[in-house]
Amino acid sequence: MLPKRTLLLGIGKDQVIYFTSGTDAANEDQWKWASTEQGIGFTDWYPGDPDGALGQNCLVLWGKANFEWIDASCEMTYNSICKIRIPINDTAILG
Ligand SMILES: [Ca+2]
Repeated sequence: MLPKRTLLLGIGKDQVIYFTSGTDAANEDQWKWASTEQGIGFTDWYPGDPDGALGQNCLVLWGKANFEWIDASCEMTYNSICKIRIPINDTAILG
């Protein structure tokens, strides 16, 4: 199994920033996954980040920094990464 970062590098850096569900909008510097309401255990912040305080409450993966994490404004328009379950034996999905 390839590491997640390796898989992201395969997407290409022309789309260089990806939103995740990570956010500290509810409580500054208390980062959690909005999708699960769980605190973020593992971190991979770009050195110096998070640095945006109240103006940057969304966790994004920054392609130019090898997809390390930075905080960014949630008002920006970036691509998103979503976690979906794909049934491996479902031939209708796999074609
Ligand atoms: Ca913040």
